Amino acid sequence: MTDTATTTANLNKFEKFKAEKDGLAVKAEIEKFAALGWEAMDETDRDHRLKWVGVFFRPVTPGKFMMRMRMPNGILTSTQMRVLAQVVQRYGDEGSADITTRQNIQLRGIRIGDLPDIFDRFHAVGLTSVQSGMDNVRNITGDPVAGLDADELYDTRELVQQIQDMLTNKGEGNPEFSNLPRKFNIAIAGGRDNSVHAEINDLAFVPAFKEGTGDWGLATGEKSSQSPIFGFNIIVGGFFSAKRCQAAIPLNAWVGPEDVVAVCRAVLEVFRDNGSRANRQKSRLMWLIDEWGLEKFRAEVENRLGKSLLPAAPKDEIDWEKRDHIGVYKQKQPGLNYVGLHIPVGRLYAEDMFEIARLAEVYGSGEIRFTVEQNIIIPNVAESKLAIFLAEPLLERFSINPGLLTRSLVSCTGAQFCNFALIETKNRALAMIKALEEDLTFTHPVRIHWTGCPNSCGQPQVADIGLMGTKTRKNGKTLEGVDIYMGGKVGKDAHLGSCIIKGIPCEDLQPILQDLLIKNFGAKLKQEALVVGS
Ligand code: SRM
Ligand code: SF4
Repeated sequence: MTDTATTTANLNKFEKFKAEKDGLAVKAEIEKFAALGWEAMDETDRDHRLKWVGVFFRPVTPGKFMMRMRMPNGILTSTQMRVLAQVVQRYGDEGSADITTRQNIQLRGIRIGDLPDIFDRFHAVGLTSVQSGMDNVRNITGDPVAGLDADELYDTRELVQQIQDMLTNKGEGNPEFSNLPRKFNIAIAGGRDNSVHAEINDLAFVPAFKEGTGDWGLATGEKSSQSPIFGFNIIVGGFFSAKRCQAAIPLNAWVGPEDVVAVCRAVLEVFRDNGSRANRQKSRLMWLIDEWGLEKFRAEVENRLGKSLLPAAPKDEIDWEKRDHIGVYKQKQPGLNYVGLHIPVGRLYAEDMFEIARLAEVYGSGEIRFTVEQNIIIPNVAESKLAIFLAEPLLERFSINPGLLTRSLVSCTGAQFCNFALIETKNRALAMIKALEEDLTFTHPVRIHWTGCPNSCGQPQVADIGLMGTKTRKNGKTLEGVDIYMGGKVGKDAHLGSCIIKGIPCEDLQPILQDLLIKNFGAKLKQEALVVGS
């Protein structure tokens, strides 16, 4: 235990209820809860422990729960998508789904009485929602074009799956890692463009070559050749919270792919056994690193790993601008393409999901992928089928060529379903982008991210323009407003943006955004463009 952590007396209230009964224990009680109904359930089970199986009580819509899945590397099959569609379909207008900023999907409208049947359906097709909320490791992100991209350095799919299997006991639930001091995010980048936002994860693996000097293979102990060896530099401690936002820092360690799972286990064990369980605002991994210093933290990880870590490679391989994958792209497999569809603010309804499953089967191989920009990729579309695929009616709404602001729009859930929200986000974000695109022309995409509160699920700090919900005052009235962030850089040389203007009422936002877009991103008023061009 650390100095600040943690005697039973100063455990925070979350730690106390976890100590009384482990979150995963609810897995065995689903039938009982279903029979009881949400109103009669123990409140701590309902509001908190159910999150250990991915079921979130929504105070905004009591009785209509959200389910957060796990989608390792953001990949699912058309069969799995159809099951997810069936689940939300039964709730009619109240059923929907959202692709999340962690390459994942959440289902809405879920009734507790249906959970036994839903879990059976998930099980039958290899889906799991286990350990996706509260003090667990979130969905593990990997390169969205892993295995497709001719320029990739490493296909992240297998490693991401192995880490998930280790953490969740192949989706059944793993009490070894179900009581962390706080949430924990892991990402593996496999390409040159950092498509996972490595820097905002508690633990991330970034491609890097080590010069071969003869004694690398940690796991095998084998001598290597002199040629550079592929592996990952490790970065740690990245996180956003209402209290503090911090990019990950280098651990000064490099691992070969064969040691990535063991390193995840070691880091998580160190965090689990030493992270603060007193103050929940200071429980994320970076606080422990601050307290110990990086050297001690690294040494503790090595202790758990049972061997020394090699120093980081002098440079990593992230040297591209970040791609958004929207549009049609050739795969490394000759004659095949992957097609990125823009899903406005990630929102899907049952009929969309059935249709996406059908398109993936008819035109691709049945595989569907999610991106951290809340969009979808359908891989393995043969050249010969491309034209007819692109003429499908669904692509009028889920475009391969959206407007340059629409294209990069990201939004968290906001007030429609989230009780932390200070503002409505998704609908407002769409309306604002539409209005701005009506008035302005653009030469390149501008990444606008909306987030409904300082928890920053919509990652405003990585955006060109980030909008964080707040309450603000105008003419003696309290209004929904935003703090504006700028300067977020993704891909190569990624760094976080910062707040430049505070407390703008949403009703006054459009001209301010217009001004920022013109002054900083080369946007032009359509009227002006007409005059210049005439
Ligand atoms: Fe988040 C809590 C939604 C990505 C930081 N987040 C929540 C809750 C569960 C709060 C709640 O119970 O209502 C939100 C559920 C609302 C709902 O009904 O959908 C919620 N977070 C989301 C999602 C769905 C936003 C989205 O629209 O995509 C994302 C789900 C990811 C997933 O699939 O697991 C989501 N959340 C993030 C990210 C972004 C990321 O991981 O890249 C962050 C910032 C990065 C980080 O965690 O370091 C993030 N969420 C938070 C926090 C602040 C954590 C902290 O240390 O203080 C909270 C609040 C908390 O944990 O106490 C939170
Ligand atoms: Fe909810 Fe706030 Fe996260 Fe948006 S940023 S989903 S409002 S907790």
